[in-house]
Amino acid sequence: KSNYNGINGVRELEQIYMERALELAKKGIGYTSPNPLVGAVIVKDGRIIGEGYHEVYGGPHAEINAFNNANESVAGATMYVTLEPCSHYGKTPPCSKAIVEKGIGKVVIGMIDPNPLVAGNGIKILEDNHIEVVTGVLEEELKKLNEIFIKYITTKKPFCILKTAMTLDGKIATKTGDSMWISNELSRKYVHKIRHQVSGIMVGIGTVLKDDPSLTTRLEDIEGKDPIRIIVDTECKLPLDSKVLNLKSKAKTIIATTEKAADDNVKAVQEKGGEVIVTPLKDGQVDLNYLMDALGQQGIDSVLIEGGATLNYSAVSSGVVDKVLSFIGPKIFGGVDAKTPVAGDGIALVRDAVLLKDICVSSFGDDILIEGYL
Ligand code: AOF
Ligand code: ZN
Repeated sequence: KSNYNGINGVRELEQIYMERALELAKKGIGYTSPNPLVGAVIVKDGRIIGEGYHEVYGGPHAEINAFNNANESVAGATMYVTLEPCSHYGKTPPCSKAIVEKGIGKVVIGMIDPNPLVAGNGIKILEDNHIEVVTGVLEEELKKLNEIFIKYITTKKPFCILKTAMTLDGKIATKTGDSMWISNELSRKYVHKIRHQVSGIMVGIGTVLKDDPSLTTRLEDIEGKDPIRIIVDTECKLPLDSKVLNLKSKAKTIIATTEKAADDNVKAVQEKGGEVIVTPLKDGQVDLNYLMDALGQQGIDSVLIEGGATLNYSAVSSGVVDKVLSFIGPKIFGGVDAKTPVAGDGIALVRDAVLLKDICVSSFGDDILIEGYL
């Protein structure tokens, strides 16, 4: 629900300040999970007098940082904030109360807080205290920015992104299994940015056996945060010398397995520091819905699935995937036996296809990226 219907000039100005708040919010990417990305700008007499954003999980909220950075009295000023100010006593006292106490005259809000603890209560506190409230400015962009937070706070399940990279003829490797590289350097850099954003990265045991990936984040400009590595491994056959068990990272490695695993194998990976989650069997494999619930309970708000084809099919067909990123490199491999991004059993009829919506197409050099939601 939005009461946003500002007229011409006012509307444009509100959007400009909210764009600044959005820009600030983005600075928190990678560090606020499972909390939202939030930015705030305080404006008085047509000048920005304070700015802030939510910098780190557990730290002060954006609004408070904006107050602390203000270089003059904020009484009577307007605050632009990307997310409805909170109304609850969490790690910090409620921001809406602070806004009232500081004498802010008007609050322009991007989106309502989907957190059931807040969800409109912050606005109510402001309005009850005679502060003018406008909502819904840049709402669509802000909902996209916080798509992980929205899913996680309302379902306690991680927002799941399936990433694939294939050739123009739909292959993820040649017939001999050679796959480095399908997508170009720009595309791969972008994927590392996403690794920095998400809490977990998931691959199947087949990918570990074939590629021995490190699953860490490698960025040039910033250090980057490693996601928790999650290996889906029905029989717990993860080699003890694999990089995911040996390569140093602040993030732990979780092995998701089933009753099919030999006790000795489970013990061995645990001794190497791996954390084991045993799920019920689903079609003879790890139950991904159960696994996602278990990950959500650990505070993991987002998971990037990076294959291979068997895990990708299980993920798509079990309904855990929220978003797909499909990179296409302009190369042709051919080969009946060359693998494709999604294998498994497959469906019989076109009408049963998994459909994507809200498609967005972009390019990275000569590569194409197709994004869509399930
Ligand atoms: C943030 N940063 O800038 C705003 C948030 O864990 P707590 O106690 O810090 O509270 C987190 C909740 O506060 C979060 O789920 C959201 O509903 C609200 N607003 N949170 O982490 C912020 N404005
Ligand atoms: Zn707050």
